[in-house]
Amino acid sequence: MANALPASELSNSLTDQRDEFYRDIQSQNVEALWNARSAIVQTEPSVQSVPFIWKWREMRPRILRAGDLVTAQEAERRVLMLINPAFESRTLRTVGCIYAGIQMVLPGEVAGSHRHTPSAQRFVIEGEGAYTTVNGERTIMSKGDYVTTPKMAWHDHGSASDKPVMWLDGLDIPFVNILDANFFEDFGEESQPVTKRADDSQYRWSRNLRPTWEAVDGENTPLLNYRWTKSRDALHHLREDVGSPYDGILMEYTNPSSGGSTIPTMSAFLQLLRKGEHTKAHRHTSSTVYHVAEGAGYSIIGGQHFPWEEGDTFVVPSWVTHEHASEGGEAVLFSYSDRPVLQAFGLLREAAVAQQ
Ligand code: GTQ
Repeated sequence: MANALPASELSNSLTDQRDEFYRDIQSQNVEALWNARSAIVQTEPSVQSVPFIWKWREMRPRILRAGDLVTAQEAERRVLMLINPAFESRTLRTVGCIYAGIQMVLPGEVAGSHRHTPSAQRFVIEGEGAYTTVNGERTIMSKGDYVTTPKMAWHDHGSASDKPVMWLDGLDIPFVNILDANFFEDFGEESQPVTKRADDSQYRWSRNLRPTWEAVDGENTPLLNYRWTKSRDALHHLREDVGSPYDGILMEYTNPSSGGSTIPTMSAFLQLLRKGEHTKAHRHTSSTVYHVAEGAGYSIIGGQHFPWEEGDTFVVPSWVTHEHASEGGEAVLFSYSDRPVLQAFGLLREAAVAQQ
């Protein structure tokens, strides 16, 4: 018919009408779901974080250099944050929704007292004789100690050592930020008063005896310092066990009042890879920060080979296949992950993967 539009113009006009419609709804802060399907309909998570390793031989001189340039007092916390290459630094994302940083205190320094809703945990990389005070209890931190700081606990760090003391900080800051639940307060003075005897919580919570008159906080561990010598000793005692095919002798730091994770949003682990051990490949939806406490070896993460040695920190993102191997003897890995969050909401998935 003479007045009918050719097919191409018909479809053009529909395209034009659709485009106009999309612009119109955009002006109302509305988007069409069918145009965003790829972001929603996923057969598997499209994980942003990438596997990465921060070598201690690169990090150590840089944190020492930071010590020449900035005092702990000026910085409040002298920390070099480990940022996943997939993210901007201000996201504070090391892997998934968790954060890691390398902190140093120099002899005589104090990192002032504050508190915040993100929870923290620390693993001492080098040195001894630094201390942290958490809600009135002071503990001396030595290499390999695992030290916890629950959310909203006042904490300050200092050092009576004659050498730098460095540790890995593990916090849930990105997760708390995504939930818009980050609160922070300054104590107002450099150091909070020490109101408890040294290592008070060791006596209350690490002897398999519970003070019956105390209310139990099932959420945060009441134990401040999980000492390296004791943790390492437990791993070594169990070395003849079969362990996990994927992780070797992997033990979880627990909250002695609940048996659960030390921090509600994060679990921490210590893991022995025996001489010649090469674990089976698997993957899971928890994201993990690993730190090499002792020995050397390598991990294959998403098909990439990452050799590691003492002091290195590396990450395994969600759903990325990984396997670990010791080399030249035994190795001990410290790690922490967001596993409790995934578990709490039924989102934890684990799968074995045929060896690559
Ligand atoms: O030691 O209080 O790495 O508040 C980041 C934020 C450490 C700390 C970090 C913190 C701390």
